[in-house]
Amino acid sequence: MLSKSIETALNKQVRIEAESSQIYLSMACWAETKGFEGIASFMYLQSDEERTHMLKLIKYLNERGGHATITELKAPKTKFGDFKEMFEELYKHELFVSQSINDLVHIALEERDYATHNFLQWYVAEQIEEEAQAKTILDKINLIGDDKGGLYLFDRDIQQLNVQSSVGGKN
Ligand code: OFO
Repeated sequence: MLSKSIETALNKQVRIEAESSQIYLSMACWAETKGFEGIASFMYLQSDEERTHMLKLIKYLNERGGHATITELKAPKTKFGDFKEMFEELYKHELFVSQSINDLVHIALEERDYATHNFLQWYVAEQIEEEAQAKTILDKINLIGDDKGGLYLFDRDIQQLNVQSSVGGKN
C-alpha cells in the first residue's frame, strides 16, 4: 500500500513523463516541417518512450493501492531557433527528469518504501542512458555547427540511433 506522500510524488512524475512525451512530440513536428525526417522519427520514438514511462508509473500506482490521476499538461514549445537549440533543450530536460527521479528515490527511502525504491531503479538506469544519448547528440550537433551538409548527414545517421534503441529493447 502506498502512503499518501508517495502517491502524490509518483503522480507528479506521471505528469512529468506525460509532459516529456508532449515536448518530444512537438520537437518531432518542428523537425518534420523543416524536412528532417531522421530527426523527426527519432523524436517521435522518444515521445512514444516517454509515454511508456508514464504508463509504467500509472500501472504501479494503481496496482499498489494508489490512484493514478491524469491532469492537464503544460503546453510544449512549438518552435526552435535551430537544431542546436532544440537538442540543448532536450538535454536540459533530461537532466531535469533525472533530478526529479532522484528526488523520488529520496522520498521512497525516507518513507522506507523499499518496494517503490526498487521500482524506481529502472528509471534511474533509464535516465543514465537517456542523458548519455542526449549528450552524445548535442556534442555531434555542436561539431556540425552551421554546416548544412553535416546536418543532412546527421539527419541520416540519427536513424541508426532509432534502430539501436529498438534493437536494444528499451522501455
Ligand atoms: Fe522518461 O525518460 Fe526521458 O525523460
